[in-house]
Amino acid sequence: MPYSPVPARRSLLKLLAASPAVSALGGIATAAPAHAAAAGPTAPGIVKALPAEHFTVRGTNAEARFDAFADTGYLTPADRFFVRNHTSTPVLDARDWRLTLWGDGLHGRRPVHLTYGQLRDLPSVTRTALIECAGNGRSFYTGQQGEAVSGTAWTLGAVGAARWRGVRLADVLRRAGLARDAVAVQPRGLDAPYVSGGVDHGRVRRPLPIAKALDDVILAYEMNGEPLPYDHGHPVRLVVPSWIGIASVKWLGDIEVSTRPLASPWSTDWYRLFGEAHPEGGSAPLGRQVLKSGYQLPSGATLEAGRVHRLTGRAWSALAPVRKVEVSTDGGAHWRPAQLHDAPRRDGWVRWSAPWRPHRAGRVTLLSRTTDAAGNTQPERAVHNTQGYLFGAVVRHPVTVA
Ligand SMILES: Nc1nc2c(c(=O)[nH]1)N[C@H]1C(S)=C(S)[C@@H](COP(=O)(O)O)O[C@H]1N2
Ligand SMILES: [Mo]
Repeated sequence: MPYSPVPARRSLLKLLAASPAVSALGGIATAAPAHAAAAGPTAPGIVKALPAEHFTVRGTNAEARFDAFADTGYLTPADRFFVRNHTSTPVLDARDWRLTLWGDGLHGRRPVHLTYGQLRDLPSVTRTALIECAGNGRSFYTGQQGEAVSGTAWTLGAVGAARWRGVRLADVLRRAGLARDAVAVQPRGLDAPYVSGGVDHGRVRRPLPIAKALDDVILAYEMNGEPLPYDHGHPVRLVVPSWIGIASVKWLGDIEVSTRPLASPWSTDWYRLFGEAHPEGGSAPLGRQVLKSGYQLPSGATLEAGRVHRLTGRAWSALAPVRKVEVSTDGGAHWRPAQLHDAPRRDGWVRWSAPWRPHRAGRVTLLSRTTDAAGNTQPERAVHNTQGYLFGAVVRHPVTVA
C-alpha cells in the first residue's frame, strides 16, 4: 500500500450516514481528508499532496500544471497526475475488495464475484495509455472563443500518460460467462453517490458498448509499476484507452452486463454535446477524445530577446497516431514543423520541440497544431457545446519577449 492513513472518525461516520449501502459493500475505511502533512494547497477529498508548483486545485479536482510537464518524461508520475473526483477519494483496502459482475448478459444470470487475489492470478497485460478528461481545455471555449460553458475550467492539464498493468476486461467477462447477445456493460465505482443540485444521481457509472469492452479495456491494479494510488482508483480501476476519462471508472465495484443498451446520467445528461450546433436532445454519448497540443511553458512567460529558446510541448490524438506538429511564433501568420521526440503511436502522446529566437520585445502569441495520421488537424475554433467538452482547437499561448 502506498500510504497508511489514519481513518478520520468524523468523515467515516459522515460517509456511513450518507450512504448506508457502503458498510454492506465492505472495504471502505474513510473518505480521507487531504494529506495532513502536505505542503501547499489541498483539495477536499484528495489524499495525495498537491504542491502548487505541480497542481492547480479546482473544487474537488486537481489539474496538473501542463507547463511543469517539461521536467517529466514520457510517463506522468502518479504524484503529478491530475485528479478528477465527482465526490472524494475512498480509501479502500485490496484485501476487502471484490468485483461483482451481474445482469442478464451473463449465462447463469447469477452474480459472479472476483476477489483481488483472484484478479491478480489472471494473466496480466501492461500497456501505456493516456487518461484525459472530456472537459480538458474547457476554459478556452470562454478564454479564446468568448463562449459560456459549464463545468470545471481546466486549461490543458487534465491529461496524463501512465503505464497500466492489469487484466483484460474481455478475459474477466468471458470468465464470468458472457452471453452471446450481451450488448453493453456498465462499470460502477465505490465512491460515494454523486449528489448535485439536490439530486442523488447514484454512484459514478457509465455504459460501455460491448465492442469497446472486449477490445482494449483493462482492469488496472498498477500505475507506473506501483499499486494504484488511492486517488487514481485503488485497488482496481478501468482503463479505457482513447476514450474520455469518465469511461475509466475508478474504485471499480461492480459491472452490469446487459443484453439491452444501458444508460446513466453520465451517458444521458452529461458527456454528450448539447447546444445550437448539435441535435435536439444532444449528440450520441461521447466515446473518443479528440486531438490537442500545448507548450510546456507558463501562460504569460517572459522570454529574453536575441537568444535561442528551445520551445517544448506535447501533442496527442485519440483518433490516430500523431503525424506532425507545427508551431507558429507570430500569432498564426507563419507555421513551421516542430521536431518530434517520440515515435507516434495510438493512445500515446509525442514530445516535441522547436527552436525560436525572438528578435523584438513585445507580446507574442505562440500556437501549436497537431495533425494525425488519419488527416485530422486541430482547427482554429472548436464547435461550442454547452458543457464545454472536447476542446480540440489550436490553443493560443501568450508570452512576453523582453
Ligand atoms: N468512480 C469514479 N470514477 C471516475 C471518476 C469519479 O469521480 N468516480 N471520475 C472520472 C473522470 S470524469 C475522469 S476524467 C477520470 C480521471 O481519472 P484520474 O482522477 O485518475 O486522473 O476518472 C473517471 N473515473
Ligand atoms: Mo472527466
